[in-house]
Amino acid sequence: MTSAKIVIAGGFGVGKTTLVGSVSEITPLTTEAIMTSAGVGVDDTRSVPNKTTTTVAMDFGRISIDRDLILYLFGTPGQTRFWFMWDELVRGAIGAVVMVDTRRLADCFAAIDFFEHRKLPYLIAINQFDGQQYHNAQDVRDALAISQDVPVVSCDARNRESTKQVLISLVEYVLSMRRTRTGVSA
Ligand SMILES: Nc1nc2c(ncn2[C@@H]2O[C@H](COP(=O)(O)OP(=O)(O)OP(=O)(O)O)[C@@H](O)[C@H]2O)c(=O)[nH]1
Ligand SMILES: [Mg+2]
Repeated sequence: MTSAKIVIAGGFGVGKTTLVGSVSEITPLTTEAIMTSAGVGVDDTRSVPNKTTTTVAMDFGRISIDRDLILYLFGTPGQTRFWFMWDELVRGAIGAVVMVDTRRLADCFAAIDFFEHRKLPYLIAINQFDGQQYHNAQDVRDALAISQDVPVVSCDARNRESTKQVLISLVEYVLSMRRTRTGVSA
């Protein structure tokens, strides 16, 4: 039995807490705080008008991928004022999911920079909000100016099968990167 730590990152209100909640087999630990009028003009909720809370420390969940592999999920806070915690949250992680809302692509740039800088493997998960225009993976890859190797997948953060598939894609990617680095063929 192996366990591994995965980080779920991305900009404000992109669906990180929703993903951890949908895929976790334990009741996720969340640290949601009510968003008050003090956040007006600071927190941009135009794309997520029903959002009333925000993560202030982290989300934590667990999923067994199969009998041999358990993933521990750590969702980051999205707002830049909490980013001082990211260094602690990523310690020991094997990889990260960067969630993206294509209506607000720039919100994920900082997360991508963070993982590129620390050489932590990551994939891009496009969260398909209702009414969002469809963009194919290559267009998103070009817009984000990321390498061809980085997987770009789509998901519905509310759907367990969909989010589980994102995590499986990440684990496969991390394993393929490790094989390449150690020169062992697949
Ligand atoms: N339509 C739709 N709504 C979604 C989806 N994923 C999340 N939402 C909604 O979007 C809002 C934001 O979700 P959260 O999961 O709190 O986002 P977050 O990234 O954890 O936000 P912060 O922690 O504040 O950065 C919530 O109101 C969700 O109900 C989705 O796939 N489709
Ligand atoms: Mg959250």
